[in-house]
Amino acid sequence: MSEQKQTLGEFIIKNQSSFQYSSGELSSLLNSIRLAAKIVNHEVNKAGLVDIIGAAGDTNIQGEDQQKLDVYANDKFIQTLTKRNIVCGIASEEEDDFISINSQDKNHQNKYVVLIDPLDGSSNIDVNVSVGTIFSIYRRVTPVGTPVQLEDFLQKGSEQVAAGYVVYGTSTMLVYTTGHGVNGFTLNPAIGSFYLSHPNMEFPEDGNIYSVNEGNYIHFPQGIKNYIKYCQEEEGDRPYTSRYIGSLVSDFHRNMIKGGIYLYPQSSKNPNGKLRLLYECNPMAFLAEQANGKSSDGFTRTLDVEPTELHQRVPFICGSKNMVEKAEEFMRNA
Ligand code: AHM
Ligand code: MG
Repeated sequence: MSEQKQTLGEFIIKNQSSFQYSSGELSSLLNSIRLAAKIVNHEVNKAGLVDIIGAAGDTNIQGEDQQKLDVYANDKFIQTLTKRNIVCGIASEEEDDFISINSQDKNHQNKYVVLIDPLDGSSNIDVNVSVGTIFSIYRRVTPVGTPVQLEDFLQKGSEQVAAGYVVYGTSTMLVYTTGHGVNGFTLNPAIGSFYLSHPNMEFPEDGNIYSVNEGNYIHFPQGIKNYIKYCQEEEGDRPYTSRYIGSLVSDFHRNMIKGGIYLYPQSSKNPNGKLRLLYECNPMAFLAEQANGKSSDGFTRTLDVEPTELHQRVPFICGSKNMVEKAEEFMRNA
């Protein structure tokens, strides 16, 4: 008889004692992310019915306005995170400024801040391609009892206490780390529970997949151009396979399972690349390092970058260790 798999709820409780501050607050926070993920998943799954039940901007049968999915996801994560009295502030890729949870946390006793990209890759929704949610959790650095400040959000990625993503794919999965490895949970939609399906996820040290928007090739720095040519050369296990979904969470997830590298470099058009340090790169870099992978901008470790603004962008190279090191070598030598 097959062994009953652990649910995400059971796993969070069982591993609570391994957290640096094991007061149960981080467990509760992770549980609120689990809940919001299920709500957003339900809505994302219905996206293909938009022509039948109405598009964003229409009014539904209850007289409520239909929201765009990224706005919906943003609202649901913020609502769910606000309710439990653990989070003092939220910064979202969808919001210009950070949100201070003053209404619930009047005396500013809450200790955690959450940074979130509620629906990454949302341009893929119209064509039924996977999208994701990315989250990143820190302890506040300003004193408890005072209002949350910008500096609570502008912490280096190495200070993260937890990070993860939800991939709304052929199956919906929640993958996260609290600094003790990476575990993946698959949603059983019939029951509404996430089950531990991918314990101790690790990037293979080497891989043969490279993921980059090669349409931008002409604008890339010489080191990246040289690395892409290296991936395409016939030698040993090369040429590598090119796979680019254009949905960071899905590209990362595939590369972690199969072995590969994801690159969103700087270009003459976007000197800092496209991806956001705080909502996209840092959480993915934390997961990558916890999964035996590596992440940098070609020179500097992503988790060591000192953030200066909420929506800061950085070049991003992330994946199997040996592949990232090879790309870095090409950047140094260009
Ligand atoms: P978004 O936050 O506006 O959704 O953009 C992020 C997405 C990533 O998921 C993806 O890897 C990248 O943008 C794709 O960009 P491009 O279309 O330039 O290749
Ligand atoms: Mg995004």
